[in-house]
Amino acid sequence: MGSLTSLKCYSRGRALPPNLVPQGDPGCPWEARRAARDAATLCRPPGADRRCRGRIIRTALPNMDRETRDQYVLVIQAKDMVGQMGGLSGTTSVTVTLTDVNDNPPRFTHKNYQNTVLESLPVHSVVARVKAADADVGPNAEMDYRLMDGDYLGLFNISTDEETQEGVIVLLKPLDFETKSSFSLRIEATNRNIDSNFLSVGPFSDLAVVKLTVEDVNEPPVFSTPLLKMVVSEDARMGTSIGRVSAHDPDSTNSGIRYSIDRNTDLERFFNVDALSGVISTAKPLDREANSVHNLTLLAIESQDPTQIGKGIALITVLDINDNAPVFAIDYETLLCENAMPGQASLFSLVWLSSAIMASQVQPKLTTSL
Ligand SMILES: [Ca+2]
Ligand SMILES: [Ca+2]
Ligand SMILES: [Ca+2]
Ligand SMILES: [Ca+2]
Repeated sequence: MGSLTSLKCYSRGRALPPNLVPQGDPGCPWEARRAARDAATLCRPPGADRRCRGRIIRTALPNMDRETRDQYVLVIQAKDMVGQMGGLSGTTSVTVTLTDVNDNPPRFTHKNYQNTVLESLPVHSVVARVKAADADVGPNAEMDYRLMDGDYLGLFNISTDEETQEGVIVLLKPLDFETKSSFSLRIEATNRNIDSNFLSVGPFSDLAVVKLTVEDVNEPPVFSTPLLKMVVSEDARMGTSIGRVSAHDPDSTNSGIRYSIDRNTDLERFFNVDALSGVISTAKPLDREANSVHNLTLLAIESQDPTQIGKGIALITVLDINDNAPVFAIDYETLLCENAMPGQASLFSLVWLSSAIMASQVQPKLTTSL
């Protein structure tokens, strides 16, 4: 039995490439030259090279198909004495492995795929996976997927899983059941490496539709303005209305809403909010010098389901009034001559007005008198 030799050739009767020339007996003195010569003349008729004839194995049938059978084990027998009776013989086996060509287009196993997702699905989540079958292997089964239509909102993207060659549809923006509850995404799969020799068995692409059904989720109320800025004078009386917040239930049930203030953000309870109207009012006297800005968290709670709570911010700025007289930081002593003339400078120490404590932002006019 001779050594096992591997011969690779293209399927469907195409010529062998030079690097796949069958390996012959290294003892043959013509082998090196023959290998170089045969690399370019593999289709030479049998017998053209009389010294090493019979060493080339050729396909006997056209249209070999790797997808039907990808390997052949040939047993080769050699006889001396030109095969006459009494001669000796030896055998060897040759394994012929067919390499692949891209002669099979991708085809979706179903024309329609169905999937259901919650509207609360996080962005970047996988929405669906689809795969076009391809009887080829390796680069000849590699696939590119495209979203053809059905995504006018730009919510989805499809890309290829390089390991499985599946089309992976990913969510790019949040879903909203109340805006759109179903999608029909038309997907195209195309072979990445198309061989122009096999265009006639194409097209090397296929279409399928992925139907996505979006399921409703009970969502918390949403404030119409998530950050509302308000101002109030620090001399505002108790019960003075400052402004109004508003929230709504985004669900189709449109549940009623009650408002409240997160008391952790208003520990001293300076403010109240009307549970039904959302009007914010003062609950006790304010002092700008003590607290010039109040950052309140407002809660909007669904009446039917108190676990559904929306949050908003009210930023309340307290406006100043002149309610603080200037106060000097220290007491100043001055000496005055008893014979001082009117208008004569009388202070032995300078009084720096800037040393007065200005508690109020309102700039008072300072005067001195004796
Ligand atoms: Ca193939
Ligand atoms: Ca293919
Ligand atoms: Ca909803
Ligand atoms: Ca809701």
